[in-house]
Amino acid sequence: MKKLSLLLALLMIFTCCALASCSEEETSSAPEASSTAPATSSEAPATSSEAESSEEAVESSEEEVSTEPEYVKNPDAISTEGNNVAAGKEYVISEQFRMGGADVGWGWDENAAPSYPDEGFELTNGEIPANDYREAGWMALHNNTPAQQERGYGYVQFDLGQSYEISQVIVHSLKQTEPGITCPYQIEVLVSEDNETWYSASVLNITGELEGMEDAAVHALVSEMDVTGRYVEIRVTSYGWAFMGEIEIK
Ligand SMILES: [Ca+2]
Ligand SMILES: [Ca+2]
Repeated sequence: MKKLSLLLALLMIFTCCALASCSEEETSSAPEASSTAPATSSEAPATSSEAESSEEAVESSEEEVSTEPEYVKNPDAISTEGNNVAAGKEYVISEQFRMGGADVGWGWDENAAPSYPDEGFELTNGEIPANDYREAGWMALHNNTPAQQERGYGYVQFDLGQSYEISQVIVHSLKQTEPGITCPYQIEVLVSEDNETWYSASVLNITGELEGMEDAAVHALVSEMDVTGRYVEIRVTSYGWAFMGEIEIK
């Protein structure tokens, strides 16, 4: 019996060893399988680099065929110093250039562009459009509208909701000579506490500087003052177009 149990024990040990070596083979075969993974993954970068290069090819071909002029947003054009009490506020604008110009008595529409009108918040949404007049974020007053010709200026009126001490009014305006757009040559700021009695707080004359100002660029036209008021009217006088993208009151 002892011999038989010893034999059985030896048999079990042998079987265990055989199984172990078999599983070792399986385990050792695993690195072989996984060793194909790097090969596959080494193909992956090749594929992605192919994709990148094809993307580049698409981009470069887009650049080649693009006829659009280069223009950029002007994040630096908006001042971040001080509290802009006009931010997000509603406003009233004088008659402006709209699609067709029918509402201001013009009889033509072929030169109108959908980007010129104001969506009702473009002057206080905190965004400066890019330096191209086709950007939708611009609104435009034009001094050829009959009422503006008679009055001599276009205007933007704010009700700030309460009285504020005001030291600056900043008009962000576009100069782009080729389509005939210059910055306004005069900006007058009027202030009122009751929306009845108004007084002039500042007159900014830019006439002599217009020619030397950078072209195809957005300019921050700053009027300085030291006043208090709830209502603010900004009168804009231009040779033609007055493109405005944002107004700050501080
Ligand atoms: Ca804006
Ligand atoms: Ca617009």
